[in-house]
Amino acid sequence: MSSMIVGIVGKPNVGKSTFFNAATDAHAEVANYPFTTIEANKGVMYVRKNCPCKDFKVKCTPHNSECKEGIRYVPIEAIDVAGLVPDAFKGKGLGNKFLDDLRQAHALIHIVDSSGSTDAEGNPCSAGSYDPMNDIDFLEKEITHWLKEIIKKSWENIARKAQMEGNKIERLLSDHLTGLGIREDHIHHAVRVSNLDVEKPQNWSDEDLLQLSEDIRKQSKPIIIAYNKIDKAPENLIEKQKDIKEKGYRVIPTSAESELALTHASDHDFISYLPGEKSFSLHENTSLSDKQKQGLEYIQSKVLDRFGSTGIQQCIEEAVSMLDLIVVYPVEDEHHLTDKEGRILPDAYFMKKGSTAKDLAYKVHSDIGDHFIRAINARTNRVVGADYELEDGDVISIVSNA
Ligand SMILES: Nc1nc2c(ncn2[C@@H]2O[C@H](COP(=O)(O)OP(=O)(O)O)[C@@H](O)[C@H]2O)c(=O)[nH]1
Ligand SMILES: [Mg+2]
Repeated sequence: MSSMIVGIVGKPNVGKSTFFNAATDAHAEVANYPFTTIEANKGVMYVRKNCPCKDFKVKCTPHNSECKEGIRYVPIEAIDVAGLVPDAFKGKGLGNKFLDDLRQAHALIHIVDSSGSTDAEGNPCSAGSYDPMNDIDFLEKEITHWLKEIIKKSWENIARKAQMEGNKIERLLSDHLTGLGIREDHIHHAVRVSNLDVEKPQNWSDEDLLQLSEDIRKQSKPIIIAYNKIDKAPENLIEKQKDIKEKGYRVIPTSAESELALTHASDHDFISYLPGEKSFSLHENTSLSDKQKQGLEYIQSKVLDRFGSTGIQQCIEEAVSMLDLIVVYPVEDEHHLTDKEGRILPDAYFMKKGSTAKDLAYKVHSDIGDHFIRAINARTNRVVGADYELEDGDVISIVSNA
């Protein structure tokens, strides 16, 4: 995978744009995005990792990421997905822009209004009068049905092909769905879970295809729920959240508006605050008005004290952890931990858990992958082979005759 993309989804007015702005505004910009173009609705979010500079007791000079006090901020891409159009609720299908954004996403953060003050179509309603659970079921069903329709449209062809050519159904399906960011291993796993007979796809019923679509969706677009607007959520929020968890969802309470306020206050030097933390400190002698101070106190007591954080950073990191990724640091010189230009621990790469030293070589450059000789694990100073399974936080130097 080239870059990780997390989509921020939900009906109108739940706080998608607020979440997006809060999540992507939080840090000074990194000069070298691993992403070529940043479109209007795309931004960069960061995942926190312990930087190896701490263990090696060196001062690093990051290139594709950032390091603050021993914490490495590794960038991922975010898309503020176009809101679900109200017509989607009436069964007219999903909007084109929505689908186009969705295709690109590897994981989704579904923003839900926990205060129950937006109705099914995203119009304001009195707090608590709408059950947010409806939104959770709705979005999942909508994506599942979308997938099923795509499979269904060509199903006769695919099933016939599988039978006539003795071709594997998983391969044929994955060829069909590759444009949607769906891989053969997603389908392979989904077919297992759905308990379908791969030898007889021509016998798969409509219901089977729906079940399969749901499992493919879970594999290829895992969802985490940002239970948003907790600053004005009802008293029984914690129980509500438990109900959602019991249904098998991952859910994190969030207050996007609070995070945005805190990052702005921090940008203006009114407070010291790092995303994900449970408190902030007010700077002396600032020009904050009483009203602004009260606003910050409100956030401290209603959000940070009650929930331990605004939840935004936790949400980002949980979304990435659903994808089973580790972070690895390739270097040229395993003694100085430098690249060709002498930068120390320059790059942090996301890799799928289970990736090998050779996979990393290919990620650095295809020539280096093709001409891989061996690798050196800088933490142990040991030579490792092509099949060495990378661990989170590994610092690896690759030797090749490229
Ligand atoms: N109380 C509260 N309001 C929020 C929060 N996040 C967003 N909002 C408000 O909800 C409204 C819709 O937010 P917006 O981000 O535009 O929603 P979108 O349509 O989903 O992109 C705005 O008035 C926001 O200020 C939150 O965490 N708490
Ligand atoms: Mg918006």
